[in-house]
Amino acid sequence: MKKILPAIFLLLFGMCSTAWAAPSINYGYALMPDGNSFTSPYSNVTVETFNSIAANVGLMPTGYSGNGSVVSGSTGTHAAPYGLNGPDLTNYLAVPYSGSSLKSVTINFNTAYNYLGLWWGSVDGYNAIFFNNGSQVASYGGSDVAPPANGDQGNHLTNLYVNFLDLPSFNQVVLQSTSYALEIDNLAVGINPNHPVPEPSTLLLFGAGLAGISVYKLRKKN
Ligand SMILES: [Ca+2]
Ligand SMILES: [Ca+2]
Repeated sequence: MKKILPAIFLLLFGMCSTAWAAPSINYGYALMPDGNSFTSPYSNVTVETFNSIAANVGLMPTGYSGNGSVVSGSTGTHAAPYGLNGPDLTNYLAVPYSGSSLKSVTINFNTAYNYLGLWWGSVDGYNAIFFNNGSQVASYGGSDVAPPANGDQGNHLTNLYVNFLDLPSFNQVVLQSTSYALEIDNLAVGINPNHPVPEPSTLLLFGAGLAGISVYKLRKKN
């Protein structure tokens, strides 16, 4: 039993520690019903499609603030994200919108998350995402996630769904672009969508079961 107890402890610790995995990025996606648009591949997340937000010129709805706009189509200052076979035909978010000195949009969440997913269109080297929780906890530039980050509007290398996993807990995201533009759609947030944490009761039962087996084996041996 002396040798088995540490083993049980290590196993339980290993199961629990999946909740504290290092931050990582992947490019998995699911398709929206239109068969073209990229969205989060995870089921237990909340997705903002921007479709129910009116395409208000330069005016951000409640919950968002800054110099951006929900838009559709492509103009000289913003290009619809490119999907499997063509551009996004729905509303999406473009930052910045006008030429003011403010080049970012801030999104405040009423709870904390450690996952963010977004369909990032025409990724540019001057695009950046900041994750905050009182202070900044993580940040990524366009070149970090989609080199060459040259803003190509029809290339899958620069139009992809990006999943940021196992981030430090954040309740605010700042989307910044020092030039035109940062375009995103189907913004998703969640907590450990890639590895739901086992219920404590499940762990206890599992541990108790292992301990029982160990005792049984020990008695048999003796
Ligand atoms: Ca949309
Ligand atoms: Ca862009």
